[in-house]
Amino acid sequence: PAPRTILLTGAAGGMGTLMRELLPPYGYELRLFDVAPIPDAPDAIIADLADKDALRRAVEGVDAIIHLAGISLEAPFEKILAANIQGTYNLYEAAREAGVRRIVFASSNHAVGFTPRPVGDDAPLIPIDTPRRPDTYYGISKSFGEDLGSYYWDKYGIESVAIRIGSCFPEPTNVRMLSIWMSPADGARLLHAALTAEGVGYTVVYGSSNNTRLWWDLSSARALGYDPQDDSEPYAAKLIAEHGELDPANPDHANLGGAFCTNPPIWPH
Ligand code: NAI
Ligand code: 15L
Repeated sequence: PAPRTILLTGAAGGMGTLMRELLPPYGYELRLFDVAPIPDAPDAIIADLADKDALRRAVEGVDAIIHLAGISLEAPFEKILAANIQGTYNLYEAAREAGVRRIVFASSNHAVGFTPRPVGDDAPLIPIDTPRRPDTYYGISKSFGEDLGSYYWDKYGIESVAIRIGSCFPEPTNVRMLSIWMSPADGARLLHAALTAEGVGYTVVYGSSNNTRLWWDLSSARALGYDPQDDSEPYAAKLIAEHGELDPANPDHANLGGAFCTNPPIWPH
């Protein structure tokens, strides 16, 4: 049967807020989880990923999990360790104990952030099996989350789709994002595909729209049934007029991870 009741962790965050609007029309009932309060959601479970009892309640009876919760930028290692590494482990363990069969994990382009970006029209797209080259402790935690999914599939038969998300925001706001933007509507399409595709086992995909300036190969995402409908190109002229084209000689522009490789944005909390 198609999954129906979905635990959405990180539901108070930027993507979580977007997905709370965009996923129910696909027929899902969302159970919300976040450490931050969620306005107008009295049934949400407000707890930290460190709280194993809260996680047990959260996973009880769900058909699948979308795991967005965690620190979404660079932070001191100890904070990344608690929220993203220990926290994701706690979630997988709760899922295993409760018999949840599938987890969709919000990985990130920063798991492969030190990979040189394609330069020029003929440069090959970055394949999904490119070696991981994390650009931050944050990127290392996403690399760990991917390995956790691989391990729980091989050891326990729990399926995972790890989505190396580019930039999922309402609009692209810089020139790098022209290549890696995932529109919120395409984000919902990809999550729906990851929840419903048959026999995913352990699958890793890049998460972006069908951008004219795309840097990576979307074929593993398309193999799940994902058919992106959006392209960042209508935003290109304005962003390039404002910021100029990417400069391969600028270290901030040299790699997939952009400035995370040089001067990463820091989690504010
Ligand atoms: P966000 O920072 O807006 O939301 C993350 C949410 O996780 C927040 O509401 C926060 O309260 C919650 N959270 C953090 N630590 C927690 C803990 N210990 N226990 C419970 N909840 C906790 O991030 P955003 O942009 O919504 O991203 C969602 C996920 O997707 C994150 O895992 C992020 O790393 C990943 N991602 C997002 C991208 C994007 O472009 N938005 C790009 C690549 C990956
Ligand atoms: C991420 O992994 C972050 O969570 C998001 O806030 C953006 O910075 C995105 O990557 C990006 O690379 O633009």
